[in-house]
Amino acid sequence: MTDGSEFVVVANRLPVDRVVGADGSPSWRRSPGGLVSAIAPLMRRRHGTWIGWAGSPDERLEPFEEDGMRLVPVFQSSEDVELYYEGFSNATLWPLYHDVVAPPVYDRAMWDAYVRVNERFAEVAAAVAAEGSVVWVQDYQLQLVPAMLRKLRPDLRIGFFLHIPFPPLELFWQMPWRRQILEGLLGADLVGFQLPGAAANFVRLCARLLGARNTKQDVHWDDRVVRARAFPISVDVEELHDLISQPAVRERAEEIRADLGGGTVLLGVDRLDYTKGIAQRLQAFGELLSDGDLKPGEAVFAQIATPSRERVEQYQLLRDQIEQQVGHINGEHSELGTTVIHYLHTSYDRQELAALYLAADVMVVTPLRDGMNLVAKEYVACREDLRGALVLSEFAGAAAELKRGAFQVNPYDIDGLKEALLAAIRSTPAEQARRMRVMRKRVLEHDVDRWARSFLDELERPQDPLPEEQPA
Ligand code: GDG
Repeated sequence: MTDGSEFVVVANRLPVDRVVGADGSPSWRRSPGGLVSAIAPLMRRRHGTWIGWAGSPDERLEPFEEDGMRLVPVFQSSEDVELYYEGFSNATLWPLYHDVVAPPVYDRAMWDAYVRVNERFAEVAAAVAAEGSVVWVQDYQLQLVPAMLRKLRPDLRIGFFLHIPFPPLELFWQMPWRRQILEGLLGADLVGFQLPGAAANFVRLCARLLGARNTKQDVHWDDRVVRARAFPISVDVEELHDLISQPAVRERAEEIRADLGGGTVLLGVDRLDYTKGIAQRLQAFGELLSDGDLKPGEAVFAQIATPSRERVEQYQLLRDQIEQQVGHINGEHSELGTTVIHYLHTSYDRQELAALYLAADVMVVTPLRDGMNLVAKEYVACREDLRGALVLSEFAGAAAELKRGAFQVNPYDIDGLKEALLAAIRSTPAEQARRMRVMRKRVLEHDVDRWARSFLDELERPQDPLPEEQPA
């Protein structure tokens, strides 16, 4: 086993997408996004391996090298995708962990698939990791992997990071397989969360549900100490700087502004997901027009809604609801040549996204619950000119770091949301610069590299001994 990998990342998806060239030949391209760019240099330095699904069901692929990384595909059948991925991951865990903003589906066949697929990932990781190496498991799709892997390979140092919120005890208690999930996570040496509150929820649950003792954020379990800590994720500041420095991106930003008619540009960029509060922000904007606080042409809303989880029922319902709402508001307020909401159900490349950030006067980020929200941080990272305003939900993890500079809102409070939108639209350049400076300081000092390094430093720190039990 000594010729295995010293550093292994396990995630639902591999960090590459398949692209088909003009001649029809397939190849791989690194997926966009901060997680991959933060981890890729570490992988190269440490002879790393990334384990994940390649994205096409029923296809068996051999391990391959790409971009200096060794990639090991994990098989998923169409049934696995339906029950483990669309089912238990995205119709059960996703809504439960996001404050039950949609009803979670509890289905035994989905749970069985979740166990089966987690087992498969654990087996692959056990086979490729070198003796005593570090394995970093990512996110809610793979919460059983830490314990399964520890059973197969007790020599490994195992870390787990949850990208989404971890719910309070009162909600988690609904989960029929609550004990198995907690025990799965406790297979790790370090369980990372976005916020300290999530780590505290986890520790409290371990005590209440499993009777596990703890000292502060350390859970004593199975003769080991499992550390629960917060590591707020961030963005690749350097990548964004390079993007906005391209003349083509700057020209494109000007072009977008001109195409949108010259009014104040409000922007939303989200996966089309019911946690993102898209309906609430559009309602607030529509009411500002109805009330006469905004005139058509004076402000325009561009909402990018990236297609997401299109086979999950709640997402189909959401799409219909949002499209009806956009149609209604546009029908009511648009004039010939002056559309009030530009709704784009599509995904863009990073250049276009950066140009949109530069074109936006007001970035509107109003999730009902969000682990972090990278869009908010990307906007801040792109605004080197200190212009623009961020309207940010209190329920985004990012609010903990950006609240002093953002226009903070409770997205359930439509009147509050309207006031915040107006305040952001009317903010002066001096106020924008003051607010942006505070937010930029935080994002620039805490980028995604720092996030990855601090997680791995903590994971590789020598293990604490189990404290002596105090007599009762
Ligand atoms: C989960 C958690 C947590 C969006 N549209 C396009 C596109 N994007 C990119 C954004 C951003 C990313 O996708 C979205 O990240 P978020 O953090 O906003 O939201 P989730 O997808 O829900 O992410 C979240 C995150 O994990 C990391 O831990 O912050 O709380 O829910 O980077 O720019 N990228 C491209 N085209 C698009 O159309 N290329």
